[in-house]
Amino acid sequence: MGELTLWTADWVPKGPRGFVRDLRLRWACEEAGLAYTVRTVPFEGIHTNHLDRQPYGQVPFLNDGDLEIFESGACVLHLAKKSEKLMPRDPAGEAHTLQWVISALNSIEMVTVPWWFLKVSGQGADNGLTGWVSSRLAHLEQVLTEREWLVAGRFTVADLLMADVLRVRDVRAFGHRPATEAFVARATERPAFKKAYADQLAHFAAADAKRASR
Ligand SMILES: N[C@@H](CCC(=O)N[C@@H](CS)C(=O)NCC(=O)O)C(=O)O
Repeated sequence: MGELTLWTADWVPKGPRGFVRDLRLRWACEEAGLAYTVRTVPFEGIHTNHLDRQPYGQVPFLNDGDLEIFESGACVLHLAKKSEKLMPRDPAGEAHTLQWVISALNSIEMVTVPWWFLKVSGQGADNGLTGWVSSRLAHLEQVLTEREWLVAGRFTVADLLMADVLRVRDVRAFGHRPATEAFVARATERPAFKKAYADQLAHFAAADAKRASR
């Protein structure tokens, strides 16, 4: 393997800034102390300009030397293989990290993103997915009431992905889940998250300045 390059968009509108999923990769690298560079694909034509590297025209994707990987979950798991800071090395710790990574993406984000989409597209917070999202988040609240981190009593990439899914403003503001809120606060207080977040905002602010000077 070789140098790590995280790929994101060269610019995005203000709305998604701080939430573009390259943040997951930045955060993982920062936690693990892995050196990386950030490169971009043009926002203009983003849906078709890099289909050879991300088949849905999305970001992020990752290069590890010549190896190319898309899907933020897969990228973060690839990074986790490089550092025990991101995933325990014992079989149970590793299996449970994987379990909660899939759970974050396939049981929580799979519901929260469509719920959020219906909400912002005019159907309001009380839309067809509200019961489903409430039930998932209530069960997760119970889990987070009983533990500080999801796996092995320590921070792993499972927490990174779960917290990133849960920190979406509308999800955070929906319902009353004190343990979940404390979990999100705990994760996003971490210096590695703060650095990744600030770097993403700075990246897009620099792009604004460049566009303004054209
Ligand atoms: N499942 C993908 C989702 C990636 C994704 O939704 N990326 C957004 C930016 S955060 C994007 O490229 N959106 C444009 C689109 O979906 O067309 C992953 O986790 O990598």
